[in-house]
Amino acid sequence: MQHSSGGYLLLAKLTMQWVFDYKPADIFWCTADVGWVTGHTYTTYGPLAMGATQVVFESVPTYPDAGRFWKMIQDHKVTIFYTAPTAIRSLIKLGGDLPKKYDLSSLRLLGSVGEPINPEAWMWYYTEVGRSRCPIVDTWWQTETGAHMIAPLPGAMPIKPGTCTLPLPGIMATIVDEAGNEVHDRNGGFLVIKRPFPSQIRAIWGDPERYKKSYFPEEMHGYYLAGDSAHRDEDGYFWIMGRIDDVLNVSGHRLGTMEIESALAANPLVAEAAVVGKPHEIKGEAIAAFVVLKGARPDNPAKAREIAEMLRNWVSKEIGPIAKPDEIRFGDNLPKTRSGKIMRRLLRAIARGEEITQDISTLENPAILEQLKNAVH
Ligand code: 7RM
Repeated sequence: MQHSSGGYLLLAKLTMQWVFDYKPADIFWCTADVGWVTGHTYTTYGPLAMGATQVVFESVPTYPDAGRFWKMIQDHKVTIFYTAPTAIRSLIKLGGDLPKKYDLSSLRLLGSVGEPINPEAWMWYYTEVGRSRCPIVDTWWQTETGAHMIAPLPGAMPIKPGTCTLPLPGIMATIVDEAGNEVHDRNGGFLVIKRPFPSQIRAIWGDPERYKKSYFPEEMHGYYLAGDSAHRDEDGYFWIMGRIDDVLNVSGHRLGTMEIESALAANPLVAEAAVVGKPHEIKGEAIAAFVVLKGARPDNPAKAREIAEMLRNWVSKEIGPIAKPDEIRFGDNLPKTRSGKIMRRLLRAIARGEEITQDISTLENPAILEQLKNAVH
């Protein structure tokens, strides 16, 4: 993916100022791997462009224990901390009460990136890490956009758990249907950006046709197609529902994977969940859920069935019977990339009982596939 130097650097720097409110006295820490675009923009170019004082970390959040992040914040007096929901959820699972043991009073601003943040994780991040005094900036953007696109200006506008709020000044984001017409209802549609912006993708290296087809398809009137589904609430705030390809169609209802995953994660037993569709003769799609419990994975079929039944009813109560998963499997983890993104296409293959023939070179934890394949359900 090709970026320009000037445009990319401009929005990298501006968002350091606007969204992270970076000031010379701050100590900034973005925990992202530098191999992820988040590491490019917010560990490298953005902080360098600001002349920022920052922490650069190359290790894992669980060494020597799941309190490592909190110890780093305490020892280095970090003021602005930026991490991903997947990291938050795994730290809740492995040491939910550890932040309490550290002095986190230097913190003044928290950030989230990489996927929609579920309310459970948001509340824990806000109260346990931010001690209910630090705003959370939920930042929606992509490799292709180079820098934040939809995110709050902290302190200047109300935030709500689960929404990245409003587009930044100059970013003409909106939501459209298949024909490129704007929609405002709760069902939502495709997230697009109507006008060019400084840090936008310039090319897919050596493949101009793929660039045009993926990002500027015919029906979109020249709008940039982000590939995400989203809807807006009564305040015009944007809620990201997941990738377009991941949205489920159950008996004619469009369901975001995020909505169901977040309902599952709201159950006290659940640490994390991933949901995919599989073909169903009557409903169009059936819902298959993969669940990581906070405690150990159930070790016998009867126990697994009992918890699965309880969780299916839980989702039915939280969202409605339409969202009730048809099957639930339990694992110790989910298949993820290094940046913590769940590889749902692999889960789709497992749910459909297909051989996994896809490229798994970016999968961080390959062993998990066998476990999930053989999981009782
Ligand atoms: C920064 C990054 C991009 C995809 C994007 C979304 C998802 C990222 C958020 C989010 C909801 C967020 N670049 N995504 N941030 N969804 N809320 N705050 O992740 O190129 O690796 O991925 O990630 O689906 O299209 S990326």
